[in-house]
Amino acid sequence: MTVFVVALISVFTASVVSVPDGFKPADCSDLYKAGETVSGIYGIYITGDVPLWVYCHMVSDGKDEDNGGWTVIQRRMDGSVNFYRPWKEYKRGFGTTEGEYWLGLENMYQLTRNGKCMLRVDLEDFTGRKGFAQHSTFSVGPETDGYRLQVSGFKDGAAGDSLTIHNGMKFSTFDKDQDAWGEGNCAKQYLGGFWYNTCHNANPNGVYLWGEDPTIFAIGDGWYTWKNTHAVGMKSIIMKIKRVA
Ligand SMILES: [Ca+2]
Repeated sequence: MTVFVVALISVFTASVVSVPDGFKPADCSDLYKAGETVSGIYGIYITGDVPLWVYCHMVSDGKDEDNGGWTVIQRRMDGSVNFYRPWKEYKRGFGTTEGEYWLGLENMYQLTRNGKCMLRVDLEDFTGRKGFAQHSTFSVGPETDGYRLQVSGFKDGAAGDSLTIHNGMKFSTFDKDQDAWGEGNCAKQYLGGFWYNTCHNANPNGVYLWGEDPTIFAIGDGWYTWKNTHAVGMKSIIMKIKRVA
């Protein structure tokens, strides 16, 4: 507990000391460039003067040019938040910034509409295995077009590509079926909200399964290419984006 409190104070102090008055970072990469190297909760300014609180990943595995400055847009880590929610919740965002959350489709649209972004999905299962999947471009379109997903330029970090089949899809929830499955509702069938096709290879907003469980087909917070099965629910899934020059 003491260590946690000290860490929080140091994050807070670092923010106050090093960020000049009037500095309105548009995302975590602006904060990183300004010298913030500690992961944690920061305010970013997407539209206007009201900060949006997000979790910034300021360090990663230390091995490549993609470290630091990541804005977390989705995070599962302990099953504490219910992700089976209606359209309006997925639109505005939900959860807790220090824990599990969905940043919101409108925020994702605003974050990715100006300038190219890349996406990295960090994954960990309950056996301790870790990996990631990266895309060199990622954007979410406007609500008038169903918050359509655009991803391309896959790079494998031992997780496999479970996202490309979702490219070009509109977002769907149980109360807003915009998927490509004519006979049914993917969000209802697989208990999440996502850019479902007919239906999914990735279901990061599905049920937190606490491990591998094939009882009900493909409802878990899974990533098909992880182990070529829909039965594995991840311990941790983090979707994070970063603007690229
Ligand atoms: Ca449908």
